[in-house]
Amino acid sequence: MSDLKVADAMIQLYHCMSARSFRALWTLEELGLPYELVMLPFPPRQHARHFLALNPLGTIPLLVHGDTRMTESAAICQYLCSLKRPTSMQVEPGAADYGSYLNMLHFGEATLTFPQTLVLRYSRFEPAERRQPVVAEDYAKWFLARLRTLEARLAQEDYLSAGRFTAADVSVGYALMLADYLGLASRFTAAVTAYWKRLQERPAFERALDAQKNAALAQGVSIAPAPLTVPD
Ligand SMILES: N[C@@H](CCC(=O)N[C@@H](CS)C(=O)NCC(=O)O)C(=O)O
Repeated sequence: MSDLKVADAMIQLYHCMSARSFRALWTLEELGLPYELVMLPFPPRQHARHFLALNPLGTIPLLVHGDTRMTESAAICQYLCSLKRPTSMQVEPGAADYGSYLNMLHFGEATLTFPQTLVLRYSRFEPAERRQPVVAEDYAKWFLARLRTLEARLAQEDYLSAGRFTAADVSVGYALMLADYLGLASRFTAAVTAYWKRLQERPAFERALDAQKNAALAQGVSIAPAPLTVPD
């Protein structure tokens, strides 16, 4: 597909309430890009089998834009920013903070969200007889320890990179949102608590919350947040 056609194509985001695809939704709202939001019940592999034809992994997000198909939330944030260049939401190659920006963008998913998936699985998603409170608590502690990486920056700045709000904050912000659903926010340090509050006060964050709720209601999908859903 030519560049022109990609530019003209509508962005479609497949999303479950407050799941990782929220990173993409929040970024779309921050950038003011037009999009179509397709809501799915959670988990799609159980409740929306047709979705497996689009994404055999069954995971969300799925972003469709022209011939482009993406299933990694941090990469999608990076891609969306590139559609809106120049934007303060990304740090350009060659800028002093470029490396730390990319690092934080991927840290949010690879390092902060991963241990939380084990907390989720072994405290909620597994059937009662397979739950493992010790594993869940060990990975909760591991996640909280990893948040220490943010402390030095947050002691001096409101945001994680380049002295301004960027997609790196969206990526890490979603990890904090998930932690909040898991009941871990009360264990954040003061600096992380203040940062998380700052992020939630952003108008685009609030618009993303409204957009997912309105789309779910319009499409007949439950508005229960995915992290609080107990699979059948
Ligand atoms: N690394 C991927 C992970 C995607 C992922 O695992 N998404 C979860 C929701 S937060 C999912 O779809 N889980 C349902 C399943 O695994 O069936 C990303 O950052 O987008």
